[in-house]
Amino acid sequence: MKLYESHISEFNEKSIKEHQNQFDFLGDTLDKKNINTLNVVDALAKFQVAIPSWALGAGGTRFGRFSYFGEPSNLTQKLDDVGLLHALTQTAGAISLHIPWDVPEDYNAIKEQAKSLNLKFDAVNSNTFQDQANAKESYKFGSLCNTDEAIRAQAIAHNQDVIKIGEKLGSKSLTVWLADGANFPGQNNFQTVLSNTENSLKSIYKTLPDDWKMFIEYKPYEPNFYSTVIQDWGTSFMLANACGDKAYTLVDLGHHLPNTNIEQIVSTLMLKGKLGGFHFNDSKYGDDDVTVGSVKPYALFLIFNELVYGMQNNPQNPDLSWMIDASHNIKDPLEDLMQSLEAIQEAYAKALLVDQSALKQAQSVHDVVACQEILQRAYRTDVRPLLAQARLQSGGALDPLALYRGLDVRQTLIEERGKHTIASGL
Ligand code: PSV
Ligand code: MN
Ligand code: MN
Repeated sequence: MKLYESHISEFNEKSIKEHQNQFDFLGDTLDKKNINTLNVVDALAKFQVAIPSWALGAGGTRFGRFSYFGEPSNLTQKLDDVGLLHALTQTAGAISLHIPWDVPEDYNAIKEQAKSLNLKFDAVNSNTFQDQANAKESYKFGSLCNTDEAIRAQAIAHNQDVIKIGEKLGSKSLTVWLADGANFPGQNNFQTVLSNTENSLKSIYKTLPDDWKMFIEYKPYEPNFYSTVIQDWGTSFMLANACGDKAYTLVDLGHHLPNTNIEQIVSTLMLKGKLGGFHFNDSKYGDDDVTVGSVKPYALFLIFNELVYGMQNNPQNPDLSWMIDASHNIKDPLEDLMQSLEAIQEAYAKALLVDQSALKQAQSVHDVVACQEILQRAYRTDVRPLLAQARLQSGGALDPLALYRGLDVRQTLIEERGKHTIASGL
């Protein structure tokens, strides 16, 4: 489905007056607090989040999968979907591919398509958590950590192939997430599997192009339920340090045990210059991968508060790769992604409103109440007119979800692609 500029401008015209009133009112309020509204809007317009190719179809659980229909069944259609999201929101200017699910058949055509949709290729993801058809070795008992050298070699070679695919597309980073671990005590020797993983990662790192980064993701459990080799940020940080300057930790919001202080992890990693990438999602219990901001929006704001602080004060930390990693079983995936993008931008905008110098002052005199008030004052501000303004300025829709529904995009996709499509991937 093609979205024309006229679709967006005609839609925006209907509510432009109301938006302008809301934006001006908020601008006046922020002005009185010495906040430069235009700077905030500018920062929001620049903030781009990569969409994972595997989130474009309705996800499933191990109990079942309910199609949302009209889902993309190849890479071209996946790019089209991200293009739609980007045209509507002007926030989704990149896609993150998963190999082997997304190997392009025609690289030039895919690159041309991405260019025409104004999309970049963000991190490429390897997959050693499933056995691929015709694979010689099995990952049933681990990949990069395996005690069998031939299995490790196959997993290393796969990651190196993924880098080569990414290079052809103009991607600049590799994300490694490993399912490796054990289901039962005694199954693995902890030291052996950790050492094997470190050595395997070093072999992959050796072939990383100079201008690339390697992101090492951690996760406490699932699919292994007794231990995971890269279980936490400390393990990832240690492995990234062992590999070298181009290796970083990737924080996935769902990859923590309940009540973990993620904002503190973010802050520590940025101080040490080792936070490379971010996977946004939300959760109530574990790696639930539900819509960003749907369960714990205040926690997301606190995380963004540290990210903003880090971006302003930690030049030792590189620019971050922002990605969504969510998957949904019962919503239209594109609507869900729009909700996630909105929640991310909202938390970012609120964090930008935090009066950092007042906070520093209150901290220095141990005025705990004032510290909390400063954070909550920013959090309680309704920043949605700023988000809408950023979209408007960049050619996006004032209300992307309303326009998506108004145009009945999903119905058009179903007509174009058929009802019983299955997105490749998870
Ligand atoms: C599995 O937990 C996972 O959600 C990881 O977060 C990866 O980033 C993603 O799958 C894709 O491999
Ligand atoms: Mn992830
Ligand atoms: Mn996950």
